[in-house]
Amino acid sequence: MRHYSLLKESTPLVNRCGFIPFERIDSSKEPELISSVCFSLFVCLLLGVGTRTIASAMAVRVCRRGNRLALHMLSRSVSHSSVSIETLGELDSHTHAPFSRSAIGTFFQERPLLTNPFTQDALLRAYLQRHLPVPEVHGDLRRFGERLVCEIEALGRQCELHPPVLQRYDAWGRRVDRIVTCDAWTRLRHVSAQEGLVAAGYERTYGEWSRVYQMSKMYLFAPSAGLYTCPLAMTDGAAKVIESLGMPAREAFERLTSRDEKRFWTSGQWMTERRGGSDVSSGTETVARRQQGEWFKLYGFKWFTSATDADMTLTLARVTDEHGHTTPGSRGLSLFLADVWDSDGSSNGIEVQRLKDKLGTRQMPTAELLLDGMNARLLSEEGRGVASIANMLTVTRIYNTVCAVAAMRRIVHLSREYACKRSAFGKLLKDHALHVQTLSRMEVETRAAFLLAMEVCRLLGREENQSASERETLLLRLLTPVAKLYTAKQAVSVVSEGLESFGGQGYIEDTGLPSMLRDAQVLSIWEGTTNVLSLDVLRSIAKSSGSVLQAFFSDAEQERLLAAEASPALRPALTSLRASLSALMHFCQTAAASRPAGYLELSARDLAYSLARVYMGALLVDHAAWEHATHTDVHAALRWCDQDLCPVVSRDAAGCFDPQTTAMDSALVYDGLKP
Ligand code: UCC
Repeated sequence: MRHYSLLKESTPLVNRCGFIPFERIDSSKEPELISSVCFSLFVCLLLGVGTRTIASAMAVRVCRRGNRLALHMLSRSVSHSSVSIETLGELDSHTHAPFSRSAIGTFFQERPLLTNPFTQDALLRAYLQRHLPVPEVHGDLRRFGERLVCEIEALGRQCELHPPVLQRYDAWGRRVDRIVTCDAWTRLRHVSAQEGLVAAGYERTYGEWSRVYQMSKMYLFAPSAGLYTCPLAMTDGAAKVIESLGMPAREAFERLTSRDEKRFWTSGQWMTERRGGSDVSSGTETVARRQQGEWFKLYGFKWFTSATDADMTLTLARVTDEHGHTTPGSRGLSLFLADVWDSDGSSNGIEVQRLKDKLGTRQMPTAELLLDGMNARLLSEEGRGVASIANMLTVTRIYNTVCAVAAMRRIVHLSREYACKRSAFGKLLKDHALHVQTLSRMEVETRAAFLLAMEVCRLLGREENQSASERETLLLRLLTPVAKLYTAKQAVSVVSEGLESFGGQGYIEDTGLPSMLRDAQVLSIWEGTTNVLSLDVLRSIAKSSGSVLQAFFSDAEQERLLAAEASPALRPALTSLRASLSALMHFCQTAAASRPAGYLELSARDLAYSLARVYMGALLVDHAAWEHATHTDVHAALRWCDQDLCPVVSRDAAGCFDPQTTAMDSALVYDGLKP
């Protein structure tokens, strides 16, 4: 440690020193001395030292320590993470007590660093190597990974720090209802267009693998994107609806799928009204009054509209007859497309009541809207609104799945990076077996979720490329809600565990970590809650008369497990999966045939979980049986299959779905509730 007298050696101080002692400072002169230190630093900078030194000087802190002034060089360069000044402690030990007064000690916590999320992701790269070994794709994702680190990550953080605000009036008192978002949000819109984040799904450059390519990019983008994935999900969903209805709105479709940032449009999906977001059929009060031809005026109140700064939206409403009457239920709902803004820049008959104050997803505007004569075009057949918007739900649920896995991957990425730097109890966290065991469990969850997400994207791509078999189409229908509901729960749990791996720092806002947990929490709520989606699984089974389950069992057995027969290392996993598949099949056969009414509904959640766990296991085994798979892949498959893969069967055996258990559950829940 060097000691410098400020007056004698002020110049080298900027480059080299960490501490300046002053004897017997007259406290009344202290402000002067502090300014003279600052002044000396300033003089040094003016003397023409390079930008690197200037950066160092910017990271110097002057403070009072007893009767001394201390000068801490906190970092060598702003562009590097903080550098602790090891030798300061030595000085402290023989001059005065450590941490006295305003001194903050010598140790500064290293922060986890984000590095290229593509090159860091062994499973993503292996998956693409196996299924889409196109150098152009790998090159694009590698480049995009760099862009994420260097540019996009900071934009996402800006969006968190500068949430949208509602400007209700202009300066002259005119009602404007403008949702003002930050510049970073606009930049993310441009980036999304430039990178073709929606377009790639419709250009179909890679045929049936186009969705896998697009969603790999989305998966990399999501954790850095400040929730811009939300408008992209609805934009993609709207494009899908328009395409599946035979292009009734070609210009809108072209804008939604454009790579030109000036032409690019985003879409909303306004389904939720005050009576509720799940029970859309009876909750929708919005009415549509016919104008001319396909044009209507809409009147209603939309209670949650996400990313409300969109250019257009799809929404549901009930067409009124000549007496003003509407048809109740699902059959009365029709699908409409509306521009949010009129050509003169005024809103299209929309009043923004207020922006929502949310637990997470604060980066993006969510609003309550009064529709007071919004001009809209009928897009679906009258009365086919729910069935028509179902395509949008499929897409947004797949986005939800991909974003859930992305959140898991990001926290694992940061946690493992941190474990290489953070020392406790005498060694790095990565050398504590129990800590690594926890991280490895997070990794196994993430891998299982990733393979399921990619499988759903693959199936969607095959369906859109007209190359899906009937079995694959059925599987897509079944696995979409299964993947959404299960990965959302995994994301909340893995991200929460990940925060814990940072200790107290995981709970500190300006680390950026807490927002990951807040944002993960929405994944199990919007686009269908866990129970609503469990019932959607039952809907898909009933609507296909069980064919979706046949597709599930035959695909798992014939496509996934058979491929792994030749691998002795995978045998324990195969044994467990076979037993689970057989028990699950038996449950499904008997549940439908011989159980009392209400039984299936009560088992719906556990059934969905079982389908998810078994299929994830089958995909892990299938991946681990690939000729270029690693020991790590085998280990992940074995660990996954260790657990109870079939909770619906074990809970059934425990009597959880029996009618008397329902009564007991109710008694338990309401125990002690006073009337
Ligand atoms: O809007 C929201 C937030 C937006 C933010 C988006 C960002 C997302 C991701 C970002 C990632 C970061 S949240 C609100 C979202 N709302 C929902 O998800 C609604 C939840 N409720 C349901 O899903 C319900 O189950 C309903 C609305 C679908 C149930 O309605 P019904 O009328 O009771 O359903 P029905 O009568 O059973 O079905 C009507 C028709 C049937 O077709 P047809 O008439 O041909 O027999 C069904 O087969 O719709 C068909 N259908 C489906 N088809 C229903 N669900 C589906 C489906 N999932 N797939 C295909």
